[in-house]
Amino acid sequence: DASPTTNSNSNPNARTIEVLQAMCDYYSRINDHWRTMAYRKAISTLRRQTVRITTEDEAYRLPNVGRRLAQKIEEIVQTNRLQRLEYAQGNPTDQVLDTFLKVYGVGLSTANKWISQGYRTLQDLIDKADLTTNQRLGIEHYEDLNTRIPRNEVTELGDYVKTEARKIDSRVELLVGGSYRRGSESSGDIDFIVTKRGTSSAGDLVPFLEELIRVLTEKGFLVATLAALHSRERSGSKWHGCCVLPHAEKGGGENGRGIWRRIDFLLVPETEYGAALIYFTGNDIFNRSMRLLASKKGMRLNQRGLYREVIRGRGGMKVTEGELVEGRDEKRIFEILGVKWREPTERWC
Ligand code: DCP
Ligand code: MG
Ligand code: MN
Repeated sequence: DASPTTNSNSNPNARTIEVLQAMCDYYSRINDHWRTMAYRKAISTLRRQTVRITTEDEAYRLPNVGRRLAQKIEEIVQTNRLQRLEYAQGNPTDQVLDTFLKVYGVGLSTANKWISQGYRTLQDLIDKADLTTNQRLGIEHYEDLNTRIPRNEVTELGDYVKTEARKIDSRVELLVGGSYRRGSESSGDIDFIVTKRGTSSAGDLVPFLEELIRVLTEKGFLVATLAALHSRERSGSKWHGCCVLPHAEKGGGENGRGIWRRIDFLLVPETEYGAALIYFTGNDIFNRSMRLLASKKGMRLNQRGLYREVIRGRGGMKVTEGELVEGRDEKRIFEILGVKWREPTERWC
């Protein structure tokens, strides 16, 4: 995650953050959740510092920085590198694992399976492995799909989609959530939240999205489907795929043109819009803390709403799903939970 104010030149701990982030990305890829979390929290703390942190003790005094991480911070400052990271990057098996884990949609079990089957390069996979359609796509567009999208391009892609959407149904509202809504200077993908006044079920928006997908595909904007819409599933009201910014007819920058980008659409009825906004704005750690807070107050928060405690019968069986307290209004959910409103740009943890 890049912070909203990421300006590598002005942050006194920029280099330390950069190295810790690489270590964090590595732990995230090998599914070491505990270390990933520890690094993310420490990075977030470092981002907020206005002075350069140079020693283990200084680092250790900061919130969310343990002794081991504090030692690593000192190591980075003194040597400009981190041995543990170089070890990870230099270990041949780790390198292959790293490469495979960066194929879109591939997790640890698939990556390890490929390694045990003797594959060592992306070309090996293309030539010899038994691949799903999505895996093949992830390999063929490996570079593109591992490149972050600059904020101005997300804006441009977003405007393109909104223009086409308006022609289909001007009352449908589209908002780009995720890291973009948090103000990030770059995003891993484009997360569209789609809603419309008067809807009470995501299914009400399915015909609109089907038409939008059709039009955008016809125009050459959408180039691949990774997860299609399933109109029957109540919760399956999402579409995942890839898009490409078309060449500008007149003027405009050429930035990012031709690069495949990941794009997600999420259909949300008006009645669930507030809860969905919170969920799809994130970040994931912020979401987790909001859900925890809700449960401490005898409530339950998910992407559809804030509910009063689930009533459990004998043997922990769910008797009811809980009573809906609030779903449509983002600010009301904060109020009911008794937390001070936080702008999307302040939701980094
Ligand atoms: N989300 C979550 N928990 C997950 C995955 C997602 O709470 N395990 C929520 C929070 C995210 C939002 O969904 O902000 C969108 O998911 P993305 O994976 O697109 O993440 P971001 O948009 O935050 O980051 P990126 O720039 O990498 O896309
Ligand atoms: Mg995203
Ligand atoms: Mn996404």
